[in-house]
Formats: sequence, structure tokens, C-alpha cells
Amino acid sequence: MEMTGAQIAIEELKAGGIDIAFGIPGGTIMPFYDELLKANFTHILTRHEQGATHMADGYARVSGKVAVVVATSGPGATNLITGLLTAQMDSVPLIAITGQVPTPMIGTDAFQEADIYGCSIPVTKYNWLVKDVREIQGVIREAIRVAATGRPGPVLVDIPKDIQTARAEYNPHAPTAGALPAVRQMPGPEAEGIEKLIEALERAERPVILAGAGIVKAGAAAALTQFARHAQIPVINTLLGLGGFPGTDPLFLGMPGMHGTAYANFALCECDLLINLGARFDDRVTGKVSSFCPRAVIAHVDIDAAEIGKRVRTHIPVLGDVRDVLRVLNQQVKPAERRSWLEQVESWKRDYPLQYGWDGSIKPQYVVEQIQEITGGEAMVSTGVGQHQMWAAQFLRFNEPRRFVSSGGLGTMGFGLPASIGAKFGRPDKESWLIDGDGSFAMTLVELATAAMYNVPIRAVILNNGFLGMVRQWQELFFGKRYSHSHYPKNPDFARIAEGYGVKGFSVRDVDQVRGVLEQAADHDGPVVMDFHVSPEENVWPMVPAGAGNDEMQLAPPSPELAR
Ligand SMILES: Cc1ncc(C[n+]2csc(CCOP(=O)(O)OP(=O)(O)O)c2C)c(N)n1
Repeated sequence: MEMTGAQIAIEELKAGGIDIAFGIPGGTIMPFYDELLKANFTHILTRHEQGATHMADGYARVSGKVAVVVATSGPGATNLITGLLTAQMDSVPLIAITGQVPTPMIGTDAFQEADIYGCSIPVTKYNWLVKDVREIQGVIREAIRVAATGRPGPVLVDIPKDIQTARAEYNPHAPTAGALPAVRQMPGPEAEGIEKLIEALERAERPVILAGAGIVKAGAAAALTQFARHAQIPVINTLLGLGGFPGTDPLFLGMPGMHGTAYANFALCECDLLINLGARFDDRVTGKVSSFCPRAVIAHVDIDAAEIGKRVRTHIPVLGDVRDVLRVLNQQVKPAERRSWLEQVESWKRDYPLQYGWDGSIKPQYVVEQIQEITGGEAMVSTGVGQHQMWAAQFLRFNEPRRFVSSGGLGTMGFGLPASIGAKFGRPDKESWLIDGDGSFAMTLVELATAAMYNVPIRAVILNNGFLGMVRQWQELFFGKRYSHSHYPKNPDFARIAEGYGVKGFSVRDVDQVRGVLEQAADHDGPVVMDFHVSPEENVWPMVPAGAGNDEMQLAPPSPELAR
């Protein structure tokens, strides 16, 4: 039957299992929006396109589904860039649908014309400018496939207004494969690499697993847990891998690298075999590459061939889906004991635990510990970027994947609030918490209006230190305490701002009130903002200085108040 381009696009999204989009309308996307209203399709109207992209991103991370964000041309479309790059760096499947000026006007500097196709090339996995209505069906179908398959990522489809209203024949069953650049088909995992890995494991006395986001995306968490327990190998999770292995398992060593646990970094320095499962050897993980795992044979399993050997010399490359690889390993690897290595690891855990001082002020780490106790590791927790993000990663314990939502690769401040809203739409059965910094929160707090409008029960915790804390920490340690423009001596009253948006707000300055406020918030049936005025000059420890090796990690300086 004949349909308009806008109708076809929506039909194909629905056929791909997509039934929700986040966005803001405008001139060039109005035909698409008009059809959305008629279609059985949920749309969340946000206050800023960046917020819409992070919401879609949060939705995708917790649900594992492809998410959609919609914007008009020009400033609507360019407002997506930060969100698209955030998703690209963290391999999140996202489709951006943007309106474009009508095709005859492209290239004339028409009102609100922007070359979003060109702008989005470096921040997406693939993108299209649709110039013929007959292409829409194939493009949308391919967009879903490209976003979700192989290493997932964001794509963008730019549709001129006249193409949205033009008509074409639509047959939902029409085969469209082959019409457009196909996603490379992943071969099965190479047997040779796996064999070498098994041999190396049989020889190894001190093996360690480094498990990244690939474990989460491949749905391989259960297979990883089985493997690690069966072969008795300690597991380190990257920031985005957290929850890919149970945080309460005795084999769990926490996060590696710049703000990793001391025992994870000791294990990396001492291991004789490192098994990287779906982690991309980010510089925040490796520190100085030349002193990364100096005694180890390095095996790397990854779905993206471009990642293998990109930063770290790899002795045993294994290209493939990490879940398939783990299936083979679980069949073939013999059980092991490794008593002395595990005892060594245990003693590091005992001697160098995560800790913080105690001086009567509200310690940010204490707030995170209380959130952990209240949620029991079951809730979804989103974060901004900065010290609070690192404390959340250090002190929370996730027992399941897709619970921790954080911008790792790009480190996008302002990500947390919209992501926590999107997460609640992605998994309405789970609680959605936000741990944010005052700087990060202020960047996108306008989305409180969205939380209020849809009554999304997010629990937003601001660890308010009145500083761009992570910047201040670097200035303290590496710039002679010269706090150049990292201080907010006059922060707004976030609780009252929340109330202005119709959101319940708490302002907390007394440590004795922390637990009670968190409990009240947990019971509230709408969105809540809790502004905790925390110890302003608290630092994140341990720390590997930028450019240093993990063996140069600094532990917390000795402190008389280090009582906890
Ligand atoms: C959009 C953006 N701008 C700047 C930065 C650089 N940056 C990284 S951490 C940080 C400070 C974060 O402050 P806040 O959100 O208050 O968290 P805190 O470190 O105090 O916990 C800054 C400015 C960034 N990551 N993202």
C-alpha cells in the first residue's frame, strides 16, 4: 500500500521492535511528529535534545534494546552531537532521526539548515541522508541492524521534510537486504586462539580476568561467572563492565586503573596471564602502557578486530563474540585450585581495602555506602562524571549487569540525570537512582521538568562539594593547590530548584540525617532530589597519576581520622 515517508519510517521502527522515542519537534520534522501522534508509539518530550539523547542512551543501556531520539534540523540536530559521541564511545545502540530542510533547499543556507550528515560522521557508527522516499524502508531497517549488531553503536538518519511527506509503495515484508552497506557478518570464534588461551591458562599460576562492557553487551555475565568460579580466576571489572560479574563474589576485585582498587592494580602488576574479555584497554585502565601487566602473557577476546593490539601488545588475540568464546572455555577448561595466588589476592584485599576518613562532616563515600545498603545492589544507578562517579564505582556492588549507567569513554558531565530518567523507562520494574556532582547536575537539570511531567520516580542524589571536584583534586595534587576556576562558592539551592520543577527536594547538611532522607526518598512515589552538602575537599583514592603506570599508584595519605 502507498504511504508517506514518515509513515514508512514509523512502521519500520515498530517492525524492528521499537516503540518509544525521546525528542523535541521542530519545523523540518513536523510530518514525522504528526504521524507519531496517530501511531501507537510512545514519545517522551524532553527539554533539550542533549537530554533526549542521554535518556535514549540510558534506556538502551539498561534494557539492551535499540533506543530512538528525534530532533529537528539545525540546532535541534547539532544538540545531539554530545549524546551521540557519548553513545559511540561506549558502544550503545541508538538511532537518531533528524529532520532536514526540503531537498531542493539543501546547500542554500536555508533557515535552520545544518549539515548534520557531515557533522555526525565522526560521532556515529554509520549515517544516512535520505534523498528518495523509496529508500526509507531499507534505510531504517538497516539503521536498526547496524546499531544493534556486532559492536553496537549510534547511527543517524537525516530525512528532508519533502521526503517525509512524499509517498511510496510500502510492503512490510519486502526484502531489503543487500540494498545498503551490510554489516560484516561475524565469523564464529577462532578455534586456534581459544586453544592457545587454554594452553596458556594451564601453564599460568597467577591468572586474572579483565572483564569489560563487552561481557554486558554480549549477555555473557552468567557464562563469565561460571568460567571464573570453575577455573578459580579473580575478576576485575572495568567501569562499564561493573555488574558483569557479581560484586559480592569473593573472586571480585573491583575496578582497575586510575581510581581502581589497590588490590586490582596489584593483581594486574603481578599476574602472569591477563585474560581481557571485551574490554578495550582504555588509558584510564592501563596507565602507562609500557608498565601495564609487565609479567603477563596477554590474551584479548573482542568482537571488534580494530581493538585487538590497538594499545596493548597482545600475545593471544581471539576475535569473536565473548559469549561464544566463554561457552567453549566452559566446556574445555579444567577446574583449578590456585590456592597460593588466591591467598595472595585475599591478603591484598585485607591489607589495602577501600577506605576514607571520618571528621563529622558528610563524607561522600558514606552516602554511597548508605545507598548500597538501601538498594542492596538491585537498583539501577546512573552517574555524572567526576569524583562522585568514581566513588559510586568503588563503593557500590552490582550483582547483575545493566544496573550501572555511566559515561565511560567520553566522560560526559550532565549525562546522569537524563540517563536515570531514560533508565526508568527502559526497566520500569527497577528503581532508578542517580549519584551526581553539583557541576554535572547543573548541566542538564532542566530535565527535572521531564521527570516531573511524566512522574518518573528517580532518586537523584547530589554529592555537593561546591567544586568541580575532580578538577580541584588534580589542581590540589598536580598544580600546587591553585584552584583555578573550579570553585562554585555560590551554588544554587538545588532542593528549591527541584521544588520549582514540581519535584520533591531535600537539602542535607547534617550527617545524622543522611540515612533518613535516603529512606524517605526511596519510599516517595515521584521524582526526588537530595542535595547532600558533603566534605568539600575529599579526594578519590587510590590514584594512578595521569601518564604513570599502575605500579606508581598512590594510596590515601596517612590520616589521623582514617577510622573507617
Ligand atoms: C561536559 C564536560 N565538561 C567538562 C568536563 C571536565 N570535567 C571532568 S570532571 C569535572 C568536574 C566534575 O564536577 P562535579 O560534577 O561537581 O563532580 P565532582 O567531581 O565534584 O564529584 C570536569 C569539569 C567533562 N568531563 N565534561
